[in-house]
Amino acid sequence: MTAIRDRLLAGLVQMYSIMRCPADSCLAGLPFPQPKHSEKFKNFRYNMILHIDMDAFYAAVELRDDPGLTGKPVVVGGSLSGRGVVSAASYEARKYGIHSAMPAAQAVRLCPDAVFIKPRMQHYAAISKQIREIFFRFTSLVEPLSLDEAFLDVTGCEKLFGDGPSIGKKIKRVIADELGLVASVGVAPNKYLAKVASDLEKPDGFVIVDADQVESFLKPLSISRVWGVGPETAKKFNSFGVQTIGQLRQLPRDTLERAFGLNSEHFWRLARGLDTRSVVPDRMAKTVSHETTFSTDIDNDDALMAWLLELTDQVGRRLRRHGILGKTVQIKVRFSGFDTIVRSRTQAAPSHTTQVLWETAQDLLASVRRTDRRSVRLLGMGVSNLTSNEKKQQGLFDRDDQAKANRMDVAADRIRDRFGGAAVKRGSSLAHEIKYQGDPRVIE
Ligand code: DCP
Ligand code: MG
Repeated sequence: MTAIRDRLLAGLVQMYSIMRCPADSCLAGLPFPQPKHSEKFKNFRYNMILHIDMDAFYAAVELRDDPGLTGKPVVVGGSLSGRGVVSAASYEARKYGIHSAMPAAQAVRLCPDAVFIKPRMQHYAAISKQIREIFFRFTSLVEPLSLDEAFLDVTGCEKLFGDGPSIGKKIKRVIADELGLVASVGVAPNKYLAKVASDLEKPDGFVIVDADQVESFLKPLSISRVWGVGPETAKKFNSFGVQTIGQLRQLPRDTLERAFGLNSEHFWRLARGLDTRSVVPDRMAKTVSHETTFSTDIDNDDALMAWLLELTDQVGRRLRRHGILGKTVQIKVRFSGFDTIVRSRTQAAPSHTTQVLWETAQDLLASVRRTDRRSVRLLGMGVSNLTSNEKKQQGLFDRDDQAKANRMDVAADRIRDRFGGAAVKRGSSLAHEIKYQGDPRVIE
């Protein structure tokens, strides 16, 4: 415990100089909050919600997997003989007017050269899972709506990953880099606005709705962008001279009530961009994990241990922030030749204390290194077997030193929340940063 206290003190001593260093010279991979948008969100008056939707999902997967299809109009679902319906159309195919749910016969008429591909549902589901795992690196508050779309609540994540727009950009980049697919992203203070935003500039869209510009954002948009307004309701609005959301906003409330009865409140609120629904995860994230790919493979044990400690610290911090405890600790090691191994151990009690998780993680890595000395390309650390049951925490404090370790984590978290992710580092993390600063590419 004395060693940990010393490390913490060393981190605190470093704080002054770190606080003064410009963001881009700060420690690799731990982003400082970006000033542009965080100013607006920093006092947490607004939620930061992302809506992420993949572009032409099934078709994009097929195009990615078969480079021979590049530039061709690709249709997933249906057949050239005109049977069935279109599930997905690539943006190239959409130029001919082809879209999802269209009878294949019509699609063939519109574009006889279209390439029809049989859907591979299991494959899309597996990729959907990979996309979701990327989301979980940033927040556990993920509400999937379908295979290719989800809401993420990233409120309060800014000290760790940057503000909403920065997180949205990072997720877009990670999806492109790791999966070779394009996502459109909307960033806004609530779900409704985020969903409208993600759709607005598809494909490859990225739209931010600032909390103080909701009115000007919504004003010019078609009434059909309002949730619950289908073609029939749109016609009814048109009969009142309402084509845009701005015009809907002008409609007197009693007129709205007479015309739309119970739905009038819903339309009145959405016209003003009001939506209080929260992001509801359908299940708790199964694993909280972080991993790092090194730009140069590492074979030095101390350097690997230092990285592992840093990853463990990040995972511990995320667990604490979301009030989650984990019982199974796992590490992932990918060697130069892309061979990957995963080792895990289940602890006696669930924990979110960095020191406790670290003891198990370093043990796992040490046993891997005893038998395998190959250089390492990627290192990952994760915790699964998660629980949010606060009662389980009781067990943590049975041992006095664990209680202290936990208090130290809380103190360190508080400092980092105030001054940024890099403010407090453990001793060996600092050592490797000096050695490897700016070198490894960290995938957050
Ligand atoms: N899908 C389907 N049948 C539909 C609509 C969609 O099988 N009527 C499937 C295929 C889509 C996937 O769901 O690829 C995702 O649906 P989206 O509505 O998000 O459409 P896309 O992702 O294809 O296109 P985009 O989101 O770029 O408009
Ligand atoms: Mg989509």
